[in-house]
Amino acid sequence: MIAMDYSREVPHSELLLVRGTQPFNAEPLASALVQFAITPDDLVYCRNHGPVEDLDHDAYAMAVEGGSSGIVRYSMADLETKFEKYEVVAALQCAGNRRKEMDKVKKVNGILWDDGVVCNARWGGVRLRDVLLDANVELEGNSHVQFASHVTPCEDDTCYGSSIPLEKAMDEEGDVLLAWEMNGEYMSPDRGSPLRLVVPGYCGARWVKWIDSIRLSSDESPNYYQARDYKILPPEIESKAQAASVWSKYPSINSLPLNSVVACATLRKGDLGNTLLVKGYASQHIDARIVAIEVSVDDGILWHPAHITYQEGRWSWTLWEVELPGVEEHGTVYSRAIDERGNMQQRECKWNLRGVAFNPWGVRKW
Ligand SMILES: Nc1nc2c(c(=O)[nH]1)N[C@H]1C(S)=C(S)[C@@H](COP(=O)(O)O)O[C@H]1N2
Ligand SMILES: [Mo]
Repeated sequence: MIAMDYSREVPHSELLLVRGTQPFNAEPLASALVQFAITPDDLVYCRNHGPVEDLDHDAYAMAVEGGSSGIVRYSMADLETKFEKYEVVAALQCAGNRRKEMDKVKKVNGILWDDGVVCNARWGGVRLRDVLLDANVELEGNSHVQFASHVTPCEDDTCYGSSIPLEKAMDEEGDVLLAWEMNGEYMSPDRGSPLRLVVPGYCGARWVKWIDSIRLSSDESPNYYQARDYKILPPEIESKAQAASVWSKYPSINSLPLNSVVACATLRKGDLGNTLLVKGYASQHIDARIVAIEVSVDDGILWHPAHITYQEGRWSWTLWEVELPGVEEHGTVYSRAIDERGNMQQRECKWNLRGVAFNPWGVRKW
């Protein structure tokens, strides 16, 4: 554990439910989230492993290693003026979304997040690919791009770090960005200003905030958050002690599984019977577009199609809603998502010690 200084912590949105203050961790209600296709900044969850500071945009620099030109440094002005700017709409989701539900199955390790650690935003910046090419990085013999943020300390390692396959970074359709904008404005300190990595289709843990170093490697990042956390351990690993020796055997999570959540179920009573308005979100696995959402009020016997009310580009979340006539005064509604590859969200999901990637049917009582 590294001693951490929270004396420069910035003020945070007051619309969030606070799950911890040092580091600051907070999430909105899912019912508030689904009111917006593009999430406003003050409704975006905050997931931190250390303090959040307001860093000086003009003094900020990022270094790229691993090229014939040695270390190449880029100021924010370099990034903002030398490269073509891109915008991409992409959902950002923490691997711990819905952990609270998994904890009810059996105790897990981690912050008991409900179903609000997700958002959907328009990110603006430059393509990582363009910067790597500009820095003349050595593509031969390397298979991963490692990222780190040294500017603020964090709980479990000397810096926060992650990595992604080089293939994803270099893919013109991969849309990996070094971003300084969210929803058309300079990003807030909470989002990782001046610069954060945006990895569409990958879990939030890879989206390094306050990113200041990039290097190519033949290996994944050895950083704690890549190598020893954010992994789906098998159910027989039931304690931290058991987990300690096996982390390296299991793959890091890149993309989260197909998921859907019932954000609200509102009953309207009428002379001709009750109607239930059900709204929710769904998130895809990598880039497999969600083609249908179904809901059931009879424990999964009959499924009714919901309307998809929002999808944008290849990486956004999906919003959906449906009105169900003739329902009882109280009940339970389930949701399941189906993607273009024919994958369907299942009723159950295996327990894992870190409570990550939980994706059984969405559920809400009314
Ligand atoms: N430097 C740094 N980057 C980080 C983190 C962090 O603690 N430090 N948390 C990661 C995790 S686990 C998630 S889910 C997202 C959260 O981003 P947000 O706080 O903007 O919602 O940022 C990722 N990037
Ligand atoms: Mo996360």
